[in-house]
Amino acid sequence: MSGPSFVVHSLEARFAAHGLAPRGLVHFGGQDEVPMLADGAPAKAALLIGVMGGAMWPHFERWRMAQADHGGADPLDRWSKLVIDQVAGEIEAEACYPSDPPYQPFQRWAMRAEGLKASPLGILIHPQFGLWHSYRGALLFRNWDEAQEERPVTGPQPCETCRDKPCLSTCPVGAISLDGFDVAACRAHLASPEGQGGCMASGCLARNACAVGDGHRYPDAQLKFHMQALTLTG
Ligand code: B12
Ligand code: SF4
Ligand code: SF4
Repeated sequence: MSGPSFVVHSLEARFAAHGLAPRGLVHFGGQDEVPMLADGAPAKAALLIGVMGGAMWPHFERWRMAQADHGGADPLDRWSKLVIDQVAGEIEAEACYPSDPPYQPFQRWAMRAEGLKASPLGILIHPQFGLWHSYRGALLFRNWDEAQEERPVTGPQPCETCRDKPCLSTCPVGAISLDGFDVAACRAHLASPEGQGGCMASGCLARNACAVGDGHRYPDAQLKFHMQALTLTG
């Protein structure tokens, strides 16, 4: 199995062909809860793979439209696994996914790997991409090259200097607060006629209210896709 330092740079073009990006490395040790590999050995490192802005959407849509079942019940998860599993096999890494239980702490990993912090919405904010980024999987490695440093993104944390915090005052049902995200209130609103014409049509109004990374906002079709996923119970 290769260590991360041998593969990270070579993977950039590989994932870019699908609109995805290697986002940062986490080295496990000490007090960490370490993810296990299939044979029960602890992983030494994880490389996060994710979405930056709307780059992924046309690739995913092209694939989905070419499937007889349009990708099935969880098309984005299925597509992500096709792409990331294939790369994992090529470099003898193992893949894990954010939506697969037991949930791995992708956001905690991302805070370390990229130096990101949580916004009041619960979503991590990126200095350049704002709230328009997410994670599609991680490659787990058995070995770790000690010379390979974690290289967090350094940059200003936008929420710290955002005086008005419009993300906290825009939700029509007050589902977003510093105390957490009221999922039931959000889902009830999404099911209402107002919600169908508002958030369901144009994306979460609270997320849209943030101006950081505006040029990287997801395309409308992608926003609708994610909103539909949010209406599912469970
Ligand atoms: C369960 C879950 C949800 C639940 C939240 C239920 C709840 N109240 O906790 C629901 C379905 C409501 C949800 C909604 C959304 N989610 Co969500 N969710 C997850 C999931 C699958 C598991 C979270 C978890 O338990 N992790 C396990 C713990 C151990 O990991 P952790 O990193 O230590 O935990 C952190 C989070 O739990 C976070 N947190 C706590 N409360 C909340 C609430 C919200 C809304 C979020 C986003 C995070 C969050 O704080 C912890 C410390 O950092 C993660 C993927 C993952 N594996 O983490 C995605 C994830 C957190 N979600 C994500 C996103 C983008 C969303 C949505 C925006 C998606 C959408 N459809 O639009 C919405 C947010 C709605 C909004 N108004 O902004 C992204 C966040 C990316 C980022 N930039 O940070 C993740 C990482 C998935 C991904 N593929 O990238 N989500
Ligand atoms: S509106 Fe301000 S506080 Fe809210 S997520 Fe954006 S930068 Fe952060
Ligand atoms: S989707 Fe709409 S109802 Fe839900 S949190 Fe965002 S603004 Fe509020």
